[in-house]
Amino acid sequence: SREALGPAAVVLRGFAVEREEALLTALERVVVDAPFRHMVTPGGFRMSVAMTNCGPLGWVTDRRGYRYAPVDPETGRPWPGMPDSFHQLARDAAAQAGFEGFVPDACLINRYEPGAKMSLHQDKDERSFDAPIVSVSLGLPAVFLFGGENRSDKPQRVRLTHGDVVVWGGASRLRYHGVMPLKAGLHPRLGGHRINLTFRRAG
Ligand code: MD3
Ligand code: FE
Repeated sequence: SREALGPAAVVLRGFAVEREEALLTALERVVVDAPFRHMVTPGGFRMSVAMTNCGPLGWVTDRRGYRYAPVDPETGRPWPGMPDSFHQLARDAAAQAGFEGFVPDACLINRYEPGAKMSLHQDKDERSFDAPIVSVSLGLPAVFLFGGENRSDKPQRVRLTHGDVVVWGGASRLRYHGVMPLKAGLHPRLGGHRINLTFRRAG
């Protein structure tokens, strides 16, 4: 099913479910090369969400700031390649939402454990905001906060469950968003975690 969250923000409920085995097998290979780690914000706080990346560019944060980098600072090697199953899912979901020809060059992989959250923020480290962002939720459910153009705008709460895919573009691209602290639980395939794949055109 297809639900509009706002102008150019579409939830494709369960879109990734039939591809979960391919996605999770590919994910296992990515994290062997580029393990999950807790990055530090420019202000010196350890992020509660563990992260890694695949594709030509990876999103990183440290005391120097937020940026996209071609090399994993932990290993000194390029990020693992973007698996075909990831790339195709992002392309197909974007097309379904009306964004034909989406070619991501960055996939940020977020892993939430119980209590982990993401405070309200905008995604604005990308070179251009013309391309949409595709976000894939796997594992435990989470409450996603979808705010407005100002941090003070009251966010809508959207529950995202295993296999849900959200496509954000156009007028929604710079809206504030975040994730409420994850509630503990047990997902049959992912155990006590939530994984989010965020596909972007960054460079
Ligand atoms: C809404 N991750 O990594 S992606 C992030 O569930 C991030 O881990 C969230 O926000 C997560 O930066 C959700 C969903 C998302 C991404 C970009 C957006 C929502 C957006 C841009 C504009 C509006
Ligand atoms: Fe974000």
